[in-house]
Parts: sequence; structure tokens; C-alpha cells
Amino acid sequence: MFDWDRVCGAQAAVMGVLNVTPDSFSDGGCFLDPDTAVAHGIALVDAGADLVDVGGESTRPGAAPVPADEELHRVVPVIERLAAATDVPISVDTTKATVARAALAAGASIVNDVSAGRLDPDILSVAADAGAGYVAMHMQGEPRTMQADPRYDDVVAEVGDFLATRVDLALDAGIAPGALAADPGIGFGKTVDHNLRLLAGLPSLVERVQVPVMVGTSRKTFIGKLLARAGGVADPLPADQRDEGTLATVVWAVERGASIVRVHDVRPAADAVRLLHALDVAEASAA
Ligand code: PMM
Repeated sequence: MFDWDRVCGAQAAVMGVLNVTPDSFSDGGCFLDPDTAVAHGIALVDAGADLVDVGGESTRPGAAPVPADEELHRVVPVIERLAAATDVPISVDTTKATVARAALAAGASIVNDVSAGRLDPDILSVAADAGAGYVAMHMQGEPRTMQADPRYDDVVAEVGDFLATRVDLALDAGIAPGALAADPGIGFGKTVDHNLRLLAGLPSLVERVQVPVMVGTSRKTFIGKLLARAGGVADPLPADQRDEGTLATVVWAVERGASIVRVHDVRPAADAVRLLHALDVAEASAA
């Protein structure tokens, strides 16, 4: 039975991103070849990743859905080989029950579902039957249209209510309480301001959902736009120049209660998490 407490009980966990896709926004096409993908997954672990997230369908704004057999063909061989090569838990980034089932059989132990079970409700029982971990993420709309005109009255309250409801549904489907995590879905149907409000409101979100919270800010457009606003650079700053901005958001999120951070550039995030933990321990012992 998967238990988040073993991964992020003592200090926040770093999830490394492995996109086996031709079109993800920051690394699309880099790891489509299985050998290259497996080597990159192992490099993420060597760099300090506590988890590796393998995805075969891009969720970037405007992306078209990928047929299940194509997604299976991309992720299953990579997960099989990665699971044999490393002990760190592997998650599959999918919204499809069939892909989740095959990925879990191939050695994954977590289902990371950016639709929180809205696109294919069977995915919940697939995770439950396998005793797998499950991440329910918030997204307004669907990838094809989500950035068209996202609107909220109170983004922190609405995302918190949504995640609490989806966590309850996952529990009803038989997923163990300790196997559940929730994610506000930074960049999924959100403006720059919505993303900032969610990050500023993390403590109340953590309090509201009562399960470990994952945060995925890595290289996202809002970072490029904020850095451009600060002046003197391209608007938005390109994805390959957003890692320092990402690191600031990682430190912010962990300090405000995030239990898992999902990043492309693992080493700096893993180092930051370890330093934050040492400082927290020192602060507690000085008190
Ligand atoms: N972001 C992306 C994909 N999957 N899953 C979770 N749980 N949280 C996220 O923020 C998230 C995700 C998009 O980023 P990518 O193209 O770099 O994978």
C-alpha cells in the first residue's frame, strides 16, 4: 500500500519530471526515445529526486488529447525499465484509467491525475485496487481551452473546495487516506494573478484539504511573465531561463506547507529542500 508519509513525512519530497512527449512546453521532444528517457529518469534520481513522474500526454495550454494506445506505447516501456533500475517511487501522469492500470502493472506506484478523476472516473478504482498513491489536481476547463479566460471569485477558496470534494470522492472509491495528495494545479486555467494568489494562500489550502499538497510551478509561464514584468527581458522569459525563478517558488511553497514539489531541474530543488529542513530543525531546537 502506498503511503505518502514514507516519502514526505519528515521533509518535503522532490518529484522529478520526465515527459515522454513530443510537445511538452519546456522539454517536449527531448526524451521521446525510450533509452534517452530512461537515462534521464536515472539522472533525476541521481540528482536527488525522491519520486519520478512519467508522462506521455502533454497538458500544456492548447494541447490536443493523445489516444490511449499512443500514450501507453510512450510510457509503459520507460516505466518498466525505470522501475527495474531505481527504488524511488514512480508516478504516471495520466488522466486515463487504462494507462494508469498498465503503468501500475509496469512498476509505477502513484497515479498523478491532472483531471482529479473528472475525465475518466474509473481511474479512481484503478488506483484503489492497486493500493497506489493518487494525486488529485485542480484544473479549470481542459488543456485545449483552459487559458482562454480563466475566472474565479475567490481562487483559493474555490480550488480548496474542489480538491476537498475530489479527495472525498477518492476516499469513497477506496483509495487509502494515506495514499492521497492534492495539487492546486498551478497554470491550469489560471492567470498570473490566480497563480500568485494560490501560492500566497498555500497555508489555508494545506489546512483545507488535510492531505499532503503537491505544487508544480516548474518553468511555468507565470514565472516567465513575472520576470518580464520586472523588466529588461523577453516577455515571457523563455522556459529554459525560468529555473532560478522556479527555485524561488519551490522555497516559498515548502516554507508554506507544500509536501511535494514537482520540478524539471532537480538538483537545486533537492538541495534547497534539504537546507530548509536543516534550518527548520535548528530553529525548533533553539526555541
Ligand atoms: N504540471 C504539468 C503536468 N502535470 N501534475 C501535477 N500534479 N501538477 C502540476 O503542476 C503538473 C502536473 C505541466 O508541466 P510539464 O509539461 O512540465 O509536465
